[in-house]
Amino acid sequence: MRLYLINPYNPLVSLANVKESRWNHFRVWKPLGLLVLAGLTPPEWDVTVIDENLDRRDYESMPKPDLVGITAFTSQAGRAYELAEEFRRRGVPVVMGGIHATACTDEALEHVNAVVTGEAESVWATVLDDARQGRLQKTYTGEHLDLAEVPVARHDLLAKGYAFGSIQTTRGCPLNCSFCSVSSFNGTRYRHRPIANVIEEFRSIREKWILVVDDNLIGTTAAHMERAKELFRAMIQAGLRKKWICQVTINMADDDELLSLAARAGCVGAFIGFESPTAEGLHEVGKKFNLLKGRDFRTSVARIHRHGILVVGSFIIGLDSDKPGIGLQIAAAAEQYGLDILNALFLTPLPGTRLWDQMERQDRIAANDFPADWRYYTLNFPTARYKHFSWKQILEEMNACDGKFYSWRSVIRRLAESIIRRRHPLVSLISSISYRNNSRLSIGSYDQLPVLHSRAKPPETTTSPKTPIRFSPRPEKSGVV
Ligand code: B12
Ligand code: SF4
Repeated sequence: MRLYLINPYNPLVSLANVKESRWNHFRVWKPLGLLVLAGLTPPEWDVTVIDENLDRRDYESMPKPDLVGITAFTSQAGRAYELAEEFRRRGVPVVMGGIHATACTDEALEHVNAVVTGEAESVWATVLDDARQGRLQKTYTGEHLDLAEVPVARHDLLAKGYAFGSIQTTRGCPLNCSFCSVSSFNGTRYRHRPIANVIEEFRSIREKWILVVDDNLIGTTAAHMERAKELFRAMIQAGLRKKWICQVTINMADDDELLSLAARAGCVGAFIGFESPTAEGLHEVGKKFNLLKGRDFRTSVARIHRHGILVVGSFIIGLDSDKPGIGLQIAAAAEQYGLDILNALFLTPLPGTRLWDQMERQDRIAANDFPADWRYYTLNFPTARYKHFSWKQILEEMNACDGKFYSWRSVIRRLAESIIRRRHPLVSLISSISYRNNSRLSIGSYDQLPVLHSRAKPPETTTSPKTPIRFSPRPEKSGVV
């Protein structure tokens, strides 16, 4: 039995872009979900994993598979459906899973034979069995299992050519921020894989540089942080010699032992969601966690820096509490906190989030010709109607923000500091140039949105948007902070 697992072409990263600029090489990341799925697949299936962002294929010339599995972030949905229709025309059944198919199951079912919602571990064997017997059900509901059930991902199945390998050690996030899909998809309970499995998987990854994809590698409680320390100790003991970057919350700064172990285990950079430079903004997105203990972000970032770990900070532009000037305000905050890299994104109502529900209720979802408009849901385009900004204004805010933080003068100043402090100067420089280049690419692409631009009117002058699809109910809704 032959199975193709496909990560569809993504408008944000692509082979074409990689060829256009070598900095884009750092934007193509492994579709880890498909590698986990391959790990769950019994040996009688011959599995091929295809990542269209690195490797476009001529499917007609390939052997006909017995089943195709497609994953998709929301921005990839259009291409996912195109692929599904292509294979179904050839008589091949198609099953779709991942974050978009889970949030928009009814929409996906218009294009594929079956949808797996949520995590696949509890249902994938049944899906394969049903496919073999020609009796695929329309939907399969994945549960939040104990993570001992997560197999070692099949890293051997993807070609070389990625800058980073990837691995997952925990799932779930208790914080449930309004704009984020993680708590509704993976649950609010923090679950972690057995440390021995994680070490075994680290060893099977060929790349020296690794993205630890956990939404929060260290968690939010003392027990979570203890487990993180145990993992770092095991990594040190195993002598892995990998360099890795991770996502964490700012509480990483509060524990010197944790920081020291992380650095010794190979941590080079930490991606932290600061989200907003204002208290109103943090309340608005539900990230009150960042306000706890009257935290001084500059001191926290300095503590992380002391261990040679770079800090990437993410901020959102377009909150209802944001006023004109927010772009420069964010750039100034990022400089004041001492961040090495700034990742500013537009407030985007992703399906399945509390923000989506709110904006839909308020008729504020402007890019709403689905599925075509899903390609704009990369967080790099304005897709909603913003309270204090027209689209022209919000694009100007973004340009002002990136223009200030990524001016050559600022990049060189940060580079000089990372050389003096011996904080991975080369990584700092490559990341800065890559982000600088990305923001210039984004600015260039704004002009390609004439249709969307015509919808970019302030709320009071717009007509009601159409909402042609029904979304699946979300399993968990309540905030926990
Ligand atoms: C790693 C990661 C990235 C990486 C790598 C992405 C990649 N190529 O996989 C990077 C940093 C590049 C990235 C970028 C972005 N990301 Co991201 N990312 C993640 C993150 C943290 C982990 C994904 C992961 O690897 N999980 C581990 C694997 C094992 O889990 P999984 O993919 O969910 O797969 C399981 C199931 O979903 C299922 N499954 C998945 N596919 C399939 C297919 C079939 C057939 C079946 C049966 C089952 C199945 O089975 C798997 C095992 O249970 C998630 C958050 C999260 N927890 O999921 C956000 C997340 C996926 N990202 C998100 C976003 C918004 C983005 C960006 C648009 C943001 C930005 N502009 O920076 C970009 C755009 C990327 C793009 N390609 O469009 C959103 C997506 C929401 C949405 N509706 O699309 C998420 C959910 C986070 C959030 N804040 O809500 N991301
Ligand atoms: S802290 Fe917020 S943004 Fe980060 S994963 Fe958890 S819910 Fe999502």
